[in-house]
Amino acid sequence: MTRRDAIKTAAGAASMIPAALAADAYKPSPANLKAREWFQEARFGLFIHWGVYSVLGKGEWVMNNDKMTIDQYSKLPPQFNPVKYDPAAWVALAKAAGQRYITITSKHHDGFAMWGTNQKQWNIVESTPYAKDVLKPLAEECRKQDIRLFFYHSHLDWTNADYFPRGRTGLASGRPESGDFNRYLDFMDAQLKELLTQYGDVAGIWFDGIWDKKGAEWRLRQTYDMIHSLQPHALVGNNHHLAPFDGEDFQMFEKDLPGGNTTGFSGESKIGHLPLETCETINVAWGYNSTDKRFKSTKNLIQYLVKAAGMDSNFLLNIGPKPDGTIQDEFVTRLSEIGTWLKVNGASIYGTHGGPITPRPWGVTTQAKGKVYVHVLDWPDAALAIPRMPVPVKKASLLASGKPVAIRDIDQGHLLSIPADGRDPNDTV
Ligand code: FHN
Repeated sequence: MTRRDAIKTAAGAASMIPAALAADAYKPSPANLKAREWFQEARFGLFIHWGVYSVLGKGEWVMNNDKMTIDQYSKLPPQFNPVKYDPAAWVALAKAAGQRYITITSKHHDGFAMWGTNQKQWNIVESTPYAKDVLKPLAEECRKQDIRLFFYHSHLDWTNADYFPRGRTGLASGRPESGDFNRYLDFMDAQLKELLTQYGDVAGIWFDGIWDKKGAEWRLRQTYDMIHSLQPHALVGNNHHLAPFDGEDFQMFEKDLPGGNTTGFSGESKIGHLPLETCETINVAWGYNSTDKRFKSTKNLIQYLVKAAGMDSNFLLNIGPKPDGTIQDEFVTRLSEIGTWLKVNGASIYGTHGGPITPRPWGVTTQAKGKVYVHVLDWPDAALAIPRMPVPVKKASLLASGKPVAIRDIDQGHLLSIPADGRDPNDTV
């Protein structure tokens, strides 16, 4: 059974839950199931972490890391004036990279709203000299350029007094030792409702931050049900690093392939039966960090995308724009180079699922429409033995050139010969 079948079965199983329980169990709508299919076929998205923290160029956790009070942090919005912000160029960059969707921070842990929210003046329209919503023109450009738009939305909030009791972070903010957590959740739902009723089609909400207050009553299903009632197709994901909760439509991993835990972020998460996505940075920082020069190579990033696809997962690759609204060259160059590779090899990524051979030291496989794509990422020799395919292999060829590849059945499977002149240092498909 492929993951796709498992996903269908899981959704079908949900419909078999006895009526008595059905009221509680989340049943994705047909529109949502269709959106999940689209999501899986999209395979590659652009993550954007952008906020007033970019003024300092020290990443998105600067308020917490530098133990800033709200008063000290409030000096940043008056300096945030992204006059060079060009949403058409941002969306065009994502398209050139071969990305099919964008996930942008509407609100990060500093609670600062990047749209003209009516709930609080702590927002880009009322608290910065720029005085304009940046999400609305981005949503319009996405519609024009056929890119879907997700909002990253932080549950964690370092500036809202009603985020009380406090969690593990944001403890130097100077908030009073009192507050009404349910009033905070009502505030959060009201802001989400603005995003889901005033910005056209929203492809989904990418939650983050409940790990700050484990065990708190986050009323997740109430919020998820509100989202699905406003936009049934909207895909809900929550970066809690646990197995998926009821009401979620996709499962994300951070700085690890699904099921991995090299960074310690994904400690308790198990791969569930939902569409998968893994997210990663180009350097190490999510938000703009002027000193972080640890840029991954284009080859490394292409191979991350390929390995994710080999595990039936999407790849969400991040940029942290500057406070003036521009994107640093190191990001633009790499995104463009990935796009060039995908122009030739995209058929082995878009619309595929994990292949019949699970990831191996030499590479991964993907599959679509009766074809298996063998991604040779690291194999020095001309001959490569692979396990037997589930159906007889009619022929083999290089995706990029169409040139035939000799394939010979052997007892253990097949012997592929990879012509030296057909090799692609990023990935020979
Ligand atoms: O704390 C956030 C961090 O700032 C960033 O948004 C990442 C992106 O996945 N998520 C959290 C860290 O796990």
